[in-house]
Amino acid sequence: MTAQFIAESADGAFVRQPNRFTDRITRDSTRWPVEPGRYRLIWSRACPWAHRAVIVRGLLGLQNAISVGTLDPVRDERGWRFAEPDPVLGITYLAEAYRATDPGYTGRVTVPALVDTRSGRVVTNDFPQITLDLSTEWVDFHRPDAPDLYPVDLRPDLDALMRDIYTDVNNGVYRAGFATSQAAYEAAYDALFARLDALEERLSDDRRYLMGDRLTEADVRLFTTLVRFDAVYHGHFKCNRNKLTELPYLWRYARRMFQTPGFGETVDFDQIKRHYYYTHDRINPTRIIPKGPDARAWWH
Ligand SMILES: N[C@@H](CCC(=O)N[C@@H](CS)C(=O)NCC(=O)O)C(=O)O
Repeated sequence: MTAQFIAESADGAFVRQPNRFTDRITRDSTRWPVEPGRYRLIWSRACPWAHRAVIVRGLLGLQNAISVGTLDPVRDERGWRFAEPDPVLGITYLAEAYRATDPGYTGRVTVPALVDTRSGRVVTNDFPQITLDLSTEWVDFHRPDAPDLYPVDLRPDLDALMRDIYTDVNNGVYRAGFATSQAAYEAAYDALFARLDALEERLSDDRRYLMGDRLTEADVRLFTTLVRFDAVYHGHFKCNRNKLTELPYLWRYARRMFQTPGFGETVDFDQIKRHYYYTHDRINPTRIIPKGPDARAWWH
């Protein structure tokens, strides 16, 4: 099993592996058409990239159209594992679905993954596209009052904003945490906090969401990193200029989202901490899982 750390460049910077399966489920696809009951979303409560997909699915009311399989937060030497064999796919390791799709696959087995329940094959592990397709291709199965998370009129601004958030924040915390040179770590740290400062400024006019009064995909993407920030990234990934609770606008913004139906109930701080502190034994060799922080603040 390839470790997440392996993808490092010569200067000690963490490089994320490209997504292997990039097919799309679309309305007009002959191979992977939109079809309720056919696909299964495999996630871990620990993973921010998979967490996005589950939040978006819930906000759009796609729970009956796309089922969910939840992995154990701690991976063993064979990777992501179900505590009990998945009742729909009949597999214990997510790697089995990857191998059913590509028997020669040697890369990392990652979540989220959308799996075709008929063939057992992975359709996609392309996390940025998965959520956008839930918004744009599954419209016929959205609940009647579902939010438009990817509105056409906002797309240019939204795409630019999400690119910056991905680079400096979503992936920025990983670039800080997985850096193996001081310079690579400091560059990631500086870019992360510069971006958080800019977002803090953006939210300082009392807007509820990043784009104003409309909840969008960008908010979901930022939320899954912010909700892990103090529990994991601040300590484990050394992103410790500030805690989220010390950035007043971002903290209020994140807390409001947490308390909005569709967000807080998908967060499991214990599983998040167990996954990161236990799995990344190169940065936490003792595998001791911190007791704090006190998560009750999220409900205030
Ligand atoms: N598919 C992307 C992003 C998804 C991702 O990194 N997921 C993590 C969990 S947060 C994962 O599944 N890691 C498994 C591994 O590194 O072996 C990638 O390959 O970098």
